[in-house]
Amino acid sequence: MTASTLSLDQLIASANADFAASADAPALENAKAKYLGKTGAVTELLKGMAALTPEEKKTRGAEINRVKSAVEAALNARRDALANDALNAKLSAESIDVTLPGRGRGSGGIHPVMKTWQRVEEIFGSIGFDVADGPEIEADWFNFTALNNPPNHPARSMQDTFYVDMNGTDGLPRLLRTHTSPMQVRYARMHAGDVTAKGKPIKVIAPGRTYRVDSDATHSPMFHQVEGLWIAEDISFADLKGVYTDFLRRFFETDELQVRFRPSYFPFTEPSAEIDMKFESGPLKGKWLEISGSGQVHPSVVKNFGLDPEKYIGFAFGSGLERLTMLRYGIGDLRLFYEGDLRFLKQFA
Ligand code: 2NL
Repeated sequence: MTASTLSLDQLIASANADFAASADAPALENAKAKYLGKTGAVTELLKGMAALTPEEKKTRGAEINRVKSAVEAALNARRDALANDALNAKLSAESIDVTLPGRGRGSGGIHPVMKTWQRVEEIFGSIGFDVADGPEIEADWFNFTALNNPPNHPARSMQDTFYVDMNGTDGLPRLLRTHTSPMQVRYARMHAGDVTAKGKPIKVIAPGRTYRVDSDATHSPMFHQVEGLWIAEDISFADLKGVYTDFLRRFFETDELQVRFRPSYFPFTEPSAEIDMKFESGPLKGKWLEISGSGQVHPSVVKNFGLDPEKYIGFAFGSGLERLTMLRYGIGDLRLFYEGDLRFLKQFA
């Protein structure tokens, strides 16, 4: 081995040692400059070739190229090793404990007002009431006119009702229904033929969202109502009292409950009555509580169903689902229903 070959091998060994001693990527790039940079050892060797004869250049060139390849190979090997180390360090730092219990997905629950909605459908369903569902954006005619509301009734004002920027087929602005009665009007008109042809009564409840311009501790601009309607040739207040008392006893799961009617006024019923109830046991014992509006459906409204008011008669009622829910669970503030606070909602899950 010639002296010059030895020094070239020493140069490779020295580069290997420097690369091995580089603990990270920046240190390795510095070490690389020492050999392959502008003034690096390998670069200097190449510069030295200028003075050689063509014959010498051939052998010397081959030797230097061998050195250059060896240094570059050593550099790349060290680069790969460092990258691999960095990856392993990252992976072990981010390692997860697969023995930890999973977080699960949470089971969710039915909102208390929706639970009331479901119970109401179940109870009335069991005594033969159909359930009707329909538009929350209504035409004026279905929400007011058909229900005997005079044109200047205050409920029709912008202070009381949300109007929508779109006219209905009656040419009047559409509105967010203020009660679910319009759905009962739709249902009655759809089934009037079955009443007259088959003697099949209109017997339906309409639960759903309703809207009024109102917002305080006891009023929400959106609230839920269930209305009931039973029309045939011979339906009386006695039927209303029986049906509604049965409903309340099943809803509150007690027979120790009394019901009374108090005279009242609604444009769509005549006569009209407030329904009050009183528990005879439990935390609310002894106090009369208003629970629903009701009445005998007004002859003009029966006519708007497409039925002859001389022949068909019956009752209607309207109750608030929030009110029923508050009494059932002993909830004191209506706003709790709309805050989405899980500490409240979880109690009903
Ligand atoms: C209230 C009043 C009531 C009705 C709703 C009704 C529906 C039709 C025809 C006639 Cl389609 N009446 N619904 C009747 C009386 C009272 O609710 O303030 N409820 C909380």
